[in-house]
Amino acid sequence: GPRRLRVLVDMDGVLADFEGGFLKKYRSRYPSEPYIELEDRRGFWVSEQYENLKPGLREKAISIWEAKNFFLDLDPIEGAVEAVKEMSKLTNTDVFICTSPIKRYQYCPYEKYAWVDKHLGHEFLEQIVLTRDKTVVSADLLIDDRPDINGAEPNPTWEHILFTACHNKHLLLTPPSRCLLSWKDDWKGILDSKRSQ
Ligand code: UMP
Repeated sequence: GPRRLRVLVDMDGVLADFEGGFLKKYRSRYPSEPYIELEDRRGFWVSEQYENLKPGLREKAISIWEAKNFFLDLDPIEGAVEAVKEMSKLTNTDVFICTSPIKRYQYCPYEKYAWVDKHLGHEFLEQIVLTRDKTVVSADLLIDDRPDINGAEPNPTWEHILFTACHNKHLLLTPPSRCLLSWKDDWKGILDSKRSQ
C-alpha cells in the first residue's frame, strides 16, 4: 500500500495547557509571591524565568508540577482534542503522542496516561511514546512547542513544526522552519506537504 505518514504530537503546550495550569496553581499555592503573566513568559523553562524573577522561586515553581494531579488536571489546549482525533482518522496517517515526563516519576507518567484516556479515549493509550529524547523516535513530523529539541541522534528523521506558545511566540524562526500558530491553523496542509514529498 501507499506509504503512511507518521506524526508525533507533543503533549505539554500542544495538547495540554501546562503554562495556564501552572500559573493557576502557583498563584493559588503562593498568593504572596510574584508571578509572570503568560504574556510575559520567555524561554521554555518556567523554572529559570521564575528563579530570575526572585531567587528561591525555582523550587516553588517545581513544587507545582511535581504535585499530585498537576498533569491530570491540565485543560486541553483549544482545538487540540478535536484536531488529534481528526488527524488519527485520516487515511494513511499514524499519530503518536510524544511527551517527556519529569524525572520525579511518582505522578507524572501515570497522569499523562490518565489524561490521554480522559480526553482522547482508551484507544489512544496505544499511541503514547514517553521519552526524554525525542530525536531517537522516527517520524515524518514532530509538532512541539519547544524550540530546541536535541538528543542522541544528531539527524532526527522528523521535521520539527514549532507550535506557538506564550514562551516562544517572540522567536523568529530561521527558514525553512515552519510553525503552527494554533490548532485553528492549517495542520492538514503541513501533513499533506509531507505526503507529497
Ligand atoms: N518542565 C520542566 N521545567 C520547566 C518547564 C517544563 O521540567 O520549567 C517539564 C514539564 C514536562 C517537560 O514534563 O518538561 C516538557 O516536556 P515536552 O513538552 O518537551 O515533552
